[in-house]
Amino acid sequence: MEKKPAMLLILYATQTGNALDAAERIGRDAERRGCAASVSSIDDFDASSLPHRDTVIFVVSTTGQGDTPDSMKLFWKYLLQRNIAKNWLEGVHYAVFGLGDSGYQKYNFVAKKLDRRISDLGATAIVERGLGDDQHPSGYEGALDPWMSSLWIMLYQINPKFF
Ligand code: FMN
Repeated sequence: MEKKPAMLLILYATQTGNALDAAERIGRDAERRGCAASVSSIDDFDASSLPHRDTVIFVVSTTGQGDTPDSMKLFWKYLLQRNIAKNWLEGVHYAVFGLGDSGYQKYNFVAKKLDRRISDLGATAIVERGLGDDQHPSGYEGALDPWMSSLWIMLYQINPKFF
C-alpha cells in the first residue's frame, strides 16, 4: 500500500484573500506545535490524489450567492462526479473551516456542502466544521481560534506522529 505523507496538507479556496490568510495562520500554528504543514491553493492540488493523503484541512470561503470561489470550481466538479466510489476517501482524515457572512441567506454554503460531500465519500472528520462569520465582532477569527484549539487536541489523539 502506498505510504501516506505525515504532513498536514492545508488547502484553501479564496475569492478575496481571507481564506488564504486563515490557511496560513493554521499552517503557522501547526508548525509552532511541531507539526509539518504545507499550504496550497486548491487549484494547485490534483483532486484525484486526495485518497493518498493522510490528513487534509480545507479552508474555504463562500462567494456570490452561495457559490464556490473560482479557484475551487474544478475541484468541486471532480468531487461531484457520479462514478466516484462511495468509499473513495476511506482512511483520509479531514477538517473544514468555512469563511462566510451570516447576513447572506446561503451562509457558509460552500463549507457545509464540501463537508457533507467529503464525509459521504468515506473520509473521517477530525473535528466538527468551523464557521467563520464576518458578522462576528472579531470577524472570522472569532471562530477560527477556538476551532484550531479543538483541531490540535483531536489531531493529536488521532495521530500523535504529526507532532
Ligand atoms: N458569505 C456567505 O456565507 N454566503 C454568501 O453567499 C456570500 N456571498 C458573498 C458575495 C460577495 C460578493 C462577497 C464580497 C462576500 C460574500 N460572502 C458570503 C462573505 C464572504 O464569504 C466573506 O467575506 C469571506 O471572509 C470572504 O473570504 P475570501 O476573502 O477568502 O473569499
